[in-house]
Amino acid sequence: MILQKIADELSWHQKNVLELEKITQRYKGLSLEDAYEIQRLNIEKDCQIGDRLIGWKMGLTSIAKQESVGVDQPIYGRLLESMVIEEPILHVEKLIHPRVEPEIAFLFNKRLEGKDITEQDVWEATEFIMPALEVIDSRYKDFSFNLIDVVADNASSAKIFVSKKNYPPNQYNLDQIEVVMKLNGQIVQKGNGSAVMGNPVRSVMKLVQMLHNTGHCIEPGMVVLTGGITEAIHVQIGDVITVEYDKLGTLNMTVS
Ligand code: 0L1
Ligand code: MG
Repeated sequence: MILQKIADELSWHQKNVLELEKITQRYKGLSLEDAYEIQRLNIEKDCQIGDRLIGWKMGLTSIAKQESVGVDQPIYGRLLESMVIEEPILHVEKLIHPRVEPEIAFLFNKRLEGKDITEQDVWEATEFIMPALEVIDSRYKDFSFNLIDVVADNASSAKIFVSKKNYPPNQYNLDQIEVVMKLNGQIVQKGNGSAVMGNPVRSVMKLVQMLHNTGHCIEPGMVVLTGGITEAIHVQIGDVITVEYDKLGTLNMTVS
């Protein structure tokens, strides 16, 4: 009952584009399990009114990000069809304080499940990898939260822009992919794939293990965002974001 009430509160603020105070300030004793249940309740409600679960995202996959939030573990969130941006234009009127970060996305053509998942299992189930931009938008005031808050808020998920160009799996050293992010022509972030748990493929393995603990899995056709390669940057109307992904090409996005 209380979890549904908190889920409704978060959902109301998201839909009305209003930030809120951390839920852990007002609701004491919430567990991580409760937070994932709040996340699930809201996604299920969206799916009941026409949306669709298309995959998962991993968040807080770099040490830098974990330290900035004061946690020592990654988290996962749920991706909905309505989050996908088809054209490289980010409309921000329904977002509170969006930030953008470069990621590597995986598309799967086989089910992946179980706690004993291996790297080879992941590659065998991967149809393509793609460079991607994730737009995160915490519903919390000043992007300030702890582990429980952010999990309940679906790991700050907002929008996803994935390259139309696909790359075959297992032909690139993803830990060595150098990423350069520009904002209005100026370099603002640099990083490489090793920032994501040593290699983005490990992020997928970790996701499968975490999903196993909650009775979920990666289904064929699902996409997975593996985690930010650099810090996320604030964006505002008029900005142009360009991210070079080394051998995986370049993505551009305009904020309007
Ligand atoms: O995708 C991410 O790593 C973000 C997870 C949530 C933390 C944040 O909003 O910065
Ligand atoms: Mg992310």
